[in-house]
Amino acid sequence: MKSTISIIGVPMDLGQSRRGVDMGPSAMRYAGAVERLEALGYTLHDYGDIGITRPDKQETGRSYQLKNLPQVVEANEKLATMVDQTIKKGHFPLVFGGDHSIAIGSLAGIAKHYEQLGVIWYDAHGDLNTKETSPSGNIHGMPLAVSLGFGHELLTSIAGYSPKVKPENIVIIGARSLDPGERELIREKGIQVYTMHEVDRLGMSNVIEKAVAYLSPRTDGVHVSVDLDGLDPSEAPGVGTPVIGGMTYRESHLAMEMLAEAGIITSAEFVEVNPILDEKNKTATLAVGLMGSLFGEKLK
Ligand code: EXY
Ligand code: MN
Ligand code: MN
Ligand code: MN
Repeated sequence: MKSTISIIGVPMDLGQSRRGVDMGPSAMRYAGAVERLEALGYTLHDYGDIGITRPDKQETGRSYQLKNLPQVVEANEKLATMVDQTIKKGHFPLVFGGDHSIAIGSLAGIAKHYEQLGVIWYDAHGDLNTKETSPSGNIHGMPLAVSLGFGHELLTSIAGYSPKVKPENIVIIGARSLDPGERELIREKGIQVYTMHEVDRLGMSNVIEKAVAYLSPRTDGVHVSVDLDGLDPSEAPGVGTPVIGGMTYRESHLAMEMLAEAGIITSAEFVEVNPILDEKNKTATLAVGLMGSLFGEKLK
């Protein structure tokens, strides 16, 4: 792993309907993210938060097709540029959300640096909706589809190219809430998905071994996108779209530790931490613990 880590905060909640997830970057800094990684011997650059333009009136109702689209596009364009610059400097980009729509900008900034970028999507959801299949109009349910080149052109064309990733380079882990259109896309494109059923049957250790064995030979870099709602809400209550029956604290640490051991991860993001829905910053603290494992705490 690179020895310098660049943190970029994206205090945005416009890709979904619940306020508070814009405070995620602050909560993870407050929980000691910088100090935790510095203690492992990394040099940290905290670039602060990117500026988010708020709409005059935030769209939250169910009737909107794509809520707050211009502002989500603008934020992701900015993020893509920032991420691109940190990679050009030779740093490891570590992005703090914000809702999961920010993965559009992360991947847009990252993917141009790789021929075959792999993606591990740690999430209760597939985030594979388009305007046509979305039950909510929330863009945080769409970033993986957008990165595959499916969705509104203003989103797919961020950073001036599309697609960012190929379906065969993606592994989804922890899914337990998939909409019909998402299931269809998964089937049609042959995307690798380890649902909670597979996590239960195989155990997390086998799931990560298989994911690493699958991605290693076919990719030249792997982005891990950690949505805190991938964990069970009893352990990660501070998220906007909790789904019961998720991955445990221990399984999640094991996953991060095994990814650290495999040495394949080249960029990461932690998203959907909502301090307003949290219990004493429990979820942000958990996220920072997972960062420790991902960056090799166990190996030091
Ligand atoms: N599939 C649902 C939707 O598209 O509205 C819920 C998506 C939640 C997305 C979260 C962040 O991962
Ligand atoms: Mn997500
Ligand atoms: Mn999710
Ligand atoms: Mn650990």
